[in-house]
Amino acid sequence: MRKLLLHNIGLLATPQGFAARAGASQGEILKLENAWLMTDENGRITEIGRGACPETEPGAYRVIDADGRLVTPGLIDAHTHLIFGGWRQNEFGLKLHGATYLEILAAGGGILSTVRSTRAASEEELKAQASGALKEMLSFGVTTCEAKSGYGLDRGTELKQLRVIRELDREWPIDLVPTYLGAHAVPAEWKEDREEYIRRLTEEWIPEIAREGLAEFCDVFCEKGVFTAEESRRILEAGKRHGLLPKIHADEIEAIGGTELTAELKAVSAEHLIVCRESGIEAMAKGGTVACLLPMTSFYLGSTYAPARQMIDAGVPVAVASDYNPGSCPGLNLQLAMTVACLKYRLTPEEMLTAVTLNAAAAIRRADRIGSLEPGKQADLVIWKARDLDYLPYRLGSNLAYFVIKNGEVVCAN
Ligand code: IZC
Ligand code: ZN
Repeated sequence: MRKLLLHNIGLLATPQGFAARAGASQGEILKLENAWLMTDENGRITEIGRGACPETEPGAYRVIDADGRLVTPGLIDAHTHLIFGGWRQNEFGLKLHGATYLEILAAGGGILSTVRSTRAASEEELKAQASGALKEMLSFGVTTCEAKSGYGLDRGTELKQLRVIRELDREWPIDLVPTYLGAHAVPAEWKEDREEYIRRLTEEWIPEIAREGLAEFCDVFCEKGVFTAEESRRILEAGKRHGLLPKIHADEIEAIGGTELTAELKAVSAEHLIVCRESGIEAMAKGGTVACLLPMTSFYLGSTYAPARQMIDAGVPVAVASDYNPGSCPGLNLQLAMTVACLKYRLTPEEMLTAVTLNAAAAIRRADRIGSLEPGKQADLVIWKARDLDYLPYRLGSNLAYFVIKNGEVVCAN
């Protein structure tokens, strides 16, 4: 692979460091005007500078002129339910007539309806549908994406979902990070014996998935009517015993103690946190947990927004992700999430940039490799149709990504 020299960058904006940024440092962004960036032949950043770029041997570098534009790290979507069969537009109508998310789920719809269509779908069908989403994500500037299982809820279909994630990771420039979410709901066939479902999950399926190297993380939907905090603890502890790092969906609709588990579990991330309490924020601060917030889900559910400012004040690093899924957020435009995060969480554009890059990388344990532009990191970056950082969240809903570069190679041009 040829080395890359990206020059004539109007503004290079990036958080810095190899770990999540919390508190005031979440808003500290390096801004270099008139900058350049160089990589080695492995697509790793070797040097960044300002002013005239260094003389290079003719032909040794692939040279790209950024035309005075804004350049940031590639966006990282740290929370998606990428693999699913079918859609749930029928629930959109039900919702508009007043049915709530948990009512639809309790009546056998919601997640359970996607479980039926995911079980019925072939591996090829799941791949084709997710490929469409990845193509769109890439065009929006996403260079790494977490992807959860959780629409199989039986051994075979969960394995099918995780295999599809692995194959798509090989086929697409976007790096995919797999999470096992067998505890997304109790499936219909185990409704009368949830204990046996949890036993299989913790004693059979987690060990098998870990052994096969099919997931890095274990996640649980800790919610009223889904999994209790006590069940969530058991499941995440089982994951840990087998090397799957803990993540938790908590405080999305009701606060039932999920976020409070993060301290003792040392959870890598807690997600949603819409109705998170003081005690949850304290636990995350103690656990070194990243708060992964999903503003488009609040928008789509018509609910309130997570107390992001309180989290930042308490020293909890905040990440922002899409939550792409067929129910509570059938959208993957992370740039739109960036706008909503600024408006509704009152993040500054600088805090927001850290939330979708370095802190998102930390939420999937990759802050050592990606999430910022500095020597040693992968050259995953976006050249924007923008000249300054404020412009990104300011524009509502348009795709402002111009060139998307992954590992030093152009993978998308809009
Ligand atoms: O399919 O409804 N919240 N899981 C937890 C979801 C939303 C996805 C879904
Ligand atoms: Zn989710």
